[in-house]
Amino acid sequence: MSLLVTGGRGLVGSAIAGDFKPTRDELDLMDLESIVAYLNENQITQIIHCAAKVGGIKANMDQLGEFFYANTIINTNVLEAARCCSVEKVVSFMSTCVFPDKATYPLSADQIHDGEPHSSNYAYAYSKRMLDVQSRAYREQYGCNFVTVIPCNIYGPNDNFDLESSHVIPALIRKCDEAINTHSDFVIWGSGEPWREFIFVGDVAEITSWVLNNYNDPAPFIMSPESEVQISTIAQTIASVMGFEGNIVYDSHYPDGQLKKPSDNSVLRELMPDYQFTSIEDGLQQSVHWYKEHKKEITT
Ligand code: GFB
Repeated sequence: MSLLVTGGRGLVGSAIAGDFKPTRDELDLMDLESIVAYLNENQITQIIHCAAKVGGIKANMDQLGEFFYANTIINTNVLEAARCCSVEKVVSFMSTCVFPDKATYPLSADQIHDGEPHSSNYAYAYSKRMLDVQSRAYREQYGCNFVTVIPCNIYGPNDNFDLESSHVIPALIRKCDEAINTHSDFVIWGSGEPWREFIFVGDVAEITSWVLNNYNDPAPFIMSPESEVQISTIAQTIASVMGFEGNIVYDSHYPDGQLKKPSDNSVLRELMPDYQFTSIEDGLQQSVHWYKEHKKEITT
């Protein structure tokens, strides 16, 4: 077996073991022929497809077209190349933002095409939904064993801490640190009222490895713990972990995005009944530690 992990330098890809984890310079996923050549040259038999143009709520809203184009091309190319090279198994990453904004909760895998995604990230969401469509279509026409997973909001070491493009947890860790150092307010975007499910990247890596070796169903596999957390609670927990005692303020000039996106993890619970998720407190401790260890390279 020879496993390729695309996006192997990113938050998720860097947590997943693989035989091949090429950089963008080593493998251009925007170019189909390059991927075909790479898969043949390295005799790749399995792919965990993590690579994507990703970002938080602001990056998604500012770059709707870029997010749609880049992710649609990358995803379409990876699955087409895998088909052409008879790759035995592909696990592709979607995200809980693929669900319709107006939906019945908890969000279940059979709902993903039942309506428009939230306006803050509809372009990315539609590009991700096509991984489900292409994987099912290739299974039906060609017999490809291509599956998809739907993680909730992922966080952890090696995250993106750029304040313009990052997701909420790394952004708040960095902003809290800067508030401590400059004796200023800890500013949270939006109202703090939205709810999110968060999964630690170490758990994503373990569960994805299990999916690669055990899950062969066309239905997307939802990867999330049972707990939803309010953004205001995340802010307070980060402040507590980092020892911030100043003012936490909410800037309503920024959007809240989806109010909530609770997902149905019953299939995971049925197939992995004993799985223990990393607690948000433990995950935040590890993320803060990683940030402090790498602060110099992050902030210069
Ligand atoms: O993590 P986040 O950017 O993405 O925002 P989404 C989550 C919530 O945190 C929103 C609030 O309600 C934000 O307003 N928030 C508060 C902040 N302060 C901050 C901050 O300083 N930075 C950021 N980024 N958020 C993403 C999608 O939506 O979910 C992605 O855009 C992907 O495509 C990801 O699907 C899983 O959870 O709103």
